[in-house]
Amino acid sequence: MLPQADKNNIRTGLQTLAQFDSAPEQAGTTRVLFSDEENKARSYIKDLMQQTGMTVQEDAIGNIFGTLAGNDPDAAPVWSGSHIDTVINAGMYDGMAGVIGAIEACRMIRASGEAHQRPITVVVFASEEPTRFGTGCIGSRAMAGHLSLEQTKELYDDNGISLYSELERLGYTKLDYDAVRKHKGDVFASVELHIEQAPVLEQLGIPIGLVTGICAPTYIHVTLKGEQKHAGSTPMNARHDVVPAAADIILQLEHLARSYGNTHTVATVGKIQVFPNASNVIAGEIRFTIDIRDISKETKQELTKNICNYIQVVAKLRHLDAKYSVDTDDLPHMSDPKVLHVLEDTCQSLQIPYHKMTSGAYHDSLLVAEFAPMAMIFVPSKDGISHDPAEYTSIAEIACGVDVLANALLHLANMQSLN
Ligand code: HGY
Ligand code: MN
Ligand code: MN
Repeated sequence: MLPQADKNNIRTGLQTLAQFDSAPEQAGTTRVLFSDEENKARSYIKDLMQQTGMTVQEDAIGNIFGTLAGNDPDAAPVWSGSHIDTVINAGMYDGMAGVIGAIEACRMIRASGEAHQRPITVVVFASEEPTRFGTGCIGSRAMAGHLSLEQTKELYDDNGISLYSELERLGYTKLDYDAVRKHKGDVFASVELHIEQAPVLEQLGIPIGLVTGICAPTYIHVTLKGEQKHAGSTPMNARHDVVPAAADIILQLEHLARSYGNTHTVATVGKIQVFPNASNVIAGEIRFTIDIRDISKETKQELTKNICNYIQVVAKLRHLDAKYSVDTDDLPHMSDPKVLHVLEDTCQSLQIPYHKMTSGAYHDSLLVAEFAPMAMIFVPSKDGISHDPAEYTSIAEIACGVDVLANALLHLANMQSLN
């Protein structure tokens, strides 16, 4: 077994990353893809990788790779990684714990002098959060072959800037976009360390979660157009008001999701934009994003179909123009049983209790599963809070996850095959 993770390295890494914040006047941390602050965070992580004896590369979509050489440079690498971009007013652990944790795991392995055949690569996936460009897992999505360079020209942020123009501005378009694509066999196995973002581990008093499957998202971007009118002089029977129409759709979405009565079928509308957004004007346009998750592909498809039908019914009844696009319609994925088995063995060898569980949140590992055997390690989230400044996991809890990660990566890096 390896010496334990260095808590100071983990604390320093997380605290340094938290300083790269585009909205320091607000609570929490906001750091979206290719913002000045995220670019500074990228540089910090690349320096940290180099200090840890890794060779550092970036690909044409902005994924960062730090590789610890193994004895067999031609062997398919073992991966571990996560993301450093955040939601708005985020905490300091979602994604970052997995990146700092993976770098610390590599430092532990290198310092131990233990031999490993396979290279071990830490991956910082570009833009796991949909915050800036409206779709999540941009870097891992491109690796899985679901985001072409052409499609990056159609992804825009709220300021009308396209992902492609950002890639061009930062020089990524000079790199070979075809080389982003990963195929089965390119990666031996992938293990992501992540905070749980729910209260299960804390309630059970168990320090480690082993993820058996990851729920997948479907995003539906909806625009309703009605008639912008004066709020005072327009009688109720003369209105084509998009706001109550959206409210009707959002309530129906909640009703449909609740009707399945299970933990993993969930639906949310967290982003709404009303135009012109004035208290004494009947809004002429409303845009909102529907976020549906499930571990069952069939249920997610059924819920998506039903709410899209409902949007059309409401628009017809209220004489509104409705446009919607079903984007990011991902497939749920189960973890690879053999990688999971290595994680279980590692926990047992370290005598660390663990709990097998599903992830309601999605992660880059969801897309990695399309080309590599993957599994995930969870560490507890205080009160289950995440995507909020109050998000908290203790350094000791993260260090426990890093101990499991480091020993599992070393074991995987010395396996000829997973069978
Ligand atoms: O939304 C999610 O599940 C992830 O945190 N992006
Ligand atoms: Mn997140
Ligand atoms: Mn995350």
